[in-house]
Amino acid sequence: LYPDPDFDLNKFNECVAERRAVLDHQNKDIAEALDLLREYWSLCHQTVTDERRALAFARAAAAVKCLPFKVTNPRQLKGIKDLGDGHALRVATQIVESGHSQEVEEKRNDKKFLSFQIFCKVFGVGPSIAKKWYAMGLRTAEDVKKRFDQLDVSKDNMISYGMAFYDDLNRPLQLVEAENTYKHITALAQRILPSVVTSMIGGFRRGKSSGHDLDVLFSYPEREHNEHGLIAAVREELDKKGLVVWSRYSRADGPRGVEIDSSPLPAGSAKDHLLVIMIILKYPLDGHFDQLERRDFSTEKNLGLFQLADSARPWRAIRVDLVGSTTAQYPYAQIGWTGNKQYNRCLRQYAKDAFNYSLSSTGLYDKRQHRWLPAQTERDVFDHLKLSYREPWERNF
Ligand code: TTP
Ligand code: MN
Ligand code: MN
Ligand code: MN
Repeated sequence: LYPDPDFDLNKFNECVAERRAVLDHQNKDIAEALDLLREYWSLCHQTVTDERRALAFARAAAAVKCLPFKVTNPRQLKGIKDLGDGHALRVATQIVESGHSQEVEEKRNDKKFLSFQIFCKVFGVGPSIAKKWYAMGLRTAEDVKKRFDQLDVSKDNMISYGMAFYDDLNRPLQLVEAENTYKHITALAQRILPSVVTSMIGGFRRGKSSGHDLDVLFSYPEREHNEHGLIAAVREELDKKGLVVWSRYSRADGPRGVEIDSSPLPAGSAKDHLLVIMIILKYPLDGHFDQLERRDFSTEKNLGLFQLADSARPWRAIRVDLVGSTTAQYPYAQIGWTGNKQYNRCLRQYAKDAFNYSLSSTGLYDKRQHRWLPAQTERDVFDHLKLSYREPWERNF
């Protein structure tokens, strides 16, 4: 039945966290169809059942990406736990049999879905705002722009910037742009704290050649970071060079109630290892940060936000996430912020089901013994979970 004689369905079903999925997997058509339905239900959901549907399609798509062979016969899909025996299996079967699924094409071209996709591509906008905009009769990004001043989000700083720089922020960030920015930020951080350890995380670490943002993780000993407030200091340095368009502090793995726009760290919150700083940064169109830094940005200051976005400028806006972690948290932050999201879901569920552990980007907590499990490397984390190590590029669920 399977072209790969070593493929063992029972083993495949037994432990989802043991699977691997590379970007260049063998079942792109099926995965694309299932991912579209996932996106449809996660953007357009009305009920809790719809949200569960989105998760079920995410699991089904991940399973297909993990198959070590190209599915050529629908019987090869039978019995795969995460495909179930209903909706997802039906769609996958249609794709294998005819390369086409009527349902997927209808959803792909669904007018409401298309508007929701456009709205959710605005930085700061999710399904609930998209729903409101749609109900108000808005359909396109142009509609939003025209009526932006009347929208109740027009005072939301993040969404205003998201709208103004809509085109820039939706143009994929290329690996070379990400690398240049990463090098620039790392050099800055090392000047502030020479012992800092940094890594490029997120999609680029998983091997993607483009992405929607650059994710940078910083690690420092707890004592030193308390002295320096490192990622806040890095943000300050970038700002002094005139490179920051917008930024916001936000908690990782916690409530979002502490967001502060473009302001210094609140007094007393020295523990910025819990923090993420979301930034919109200027990326020099000629690739030379140093020349951009020397420029006088005073004329930009006199332009309105939308005017600035429309004007000819020697830079494009890009999204950067700075994530802070202490040395003790570092491997956990690496895993959590490398993702992808579905891989994280699966690891966390497995940790809970198999050991009653709670896994997050800040650590692994044993709820029976009431203790945190120490780790120095990502491999230690996999060892704690009694899982084979998976390279970042094998985590593309
Ligand atoms: P993202 O930057 O949102 O996604 P990505 O880097 O995987 O993909 P893209 O190329 O589109 O940028 O997040 C990076 C990883 O961090 C993501 O794979 C999972 C994790 N993550 C969380 O754990 N919690 C969060 O709130 C977010 C936003 C991401
Ligand atoms: Mn990313
Ligand atoms: Mn990110
Ligand atoms: Mn010091």
